[in-house]
Amino acid sequence: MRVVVLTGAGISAESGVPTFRDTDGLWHGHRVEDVATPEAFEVAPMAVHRFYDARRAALAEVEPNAAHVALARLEAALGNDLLVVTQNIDDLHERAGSTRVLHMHGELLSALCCSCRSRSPWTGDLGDLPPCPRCGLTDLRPDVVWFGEVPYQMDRIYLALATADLFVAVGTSGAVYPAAGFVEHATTYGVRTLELNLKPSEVTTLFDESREGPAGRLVPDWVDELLG
Ligand code: BV8
Repeated sequence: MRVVVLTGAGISAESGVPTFRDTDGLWHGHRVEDVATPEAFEVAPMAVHRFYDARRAALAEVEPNAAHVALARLEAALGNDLLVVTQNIDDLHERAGSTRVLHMHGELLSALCCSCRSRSPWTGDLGDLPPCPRCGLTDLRPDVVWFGEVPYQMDRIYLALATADLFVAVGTSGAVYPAAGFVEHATTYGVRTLELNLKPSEVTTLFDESREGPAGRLVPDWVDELLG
């Protein structure tokens, strides 16, 4: 059974990582276009660094929850037949033991050099403009995909969706594309689709089945069911 699981901010909510569209459309208190666009980084790089430096520092305060742990357990059973595609830039899937994780929107714990395009593991701040470990220039940015930028590894994702037996979406509102379009893509290839979410998303009606509740309960129950 080949399974693709798409995760969003909802899977990390019970770990204490704020989701996005719960608070009157503001994003962690900021307008999205002010912190998560290449234009924002051009105009006000320090504000954007402060935003991501704060989220990177906050990672140390949170732990994976039962939903992350259940997906790591599923990987142990399915091996290469499982791929977790996450929109999240936190490292909670990996800290729970998952290795087959594709961060389509990037990672907080990685820095991208705008000059030599190299990537470096990063745990500290970028706001103090540290030099790139490879080329030495002070031209590092958060290794995340901003609005208007192309998500990472889209070819690999579309291939995995087209060849899956089951597509499952966990904790995502279906508000951001191309991720919100994956259920339609999978359906065109006859893949069975399941949504696990606290409440209906913007694309709930496109799923074969949708279950409502917290990921910390729904995901372990679903994994138990799948592994029988
Ligand atoms: C692109 C990284 C071209 C940075 C992020 C088509 C139509 C309309 C618009 C577009 C379109 N195509 C493109 C666009 C533009 C744009 C877009 O979608 N705009 C939206 C706002 C309309 N998309 C882009 O610009 C993308 N690039 O399209 O390039 C392209 C296209 C195809 C192929 C090649 C090229 C780039 C988008 C990426 C932007 N970067 N993140 C950072 O994190 O700072 S997006 C960011 O927001 C997240 O990564 C995530 O993707 C999104 C947030 O959504 P969710 O994760 O779903 O979180 P949310 O809070 O919204 O919802 C949480 C859900 O969980 C809720 O449903 C809630 O009920 C549930 N929940 C809460 N608690 C729990 C729970 N569920 C279970 N248990 C719980 N305890």
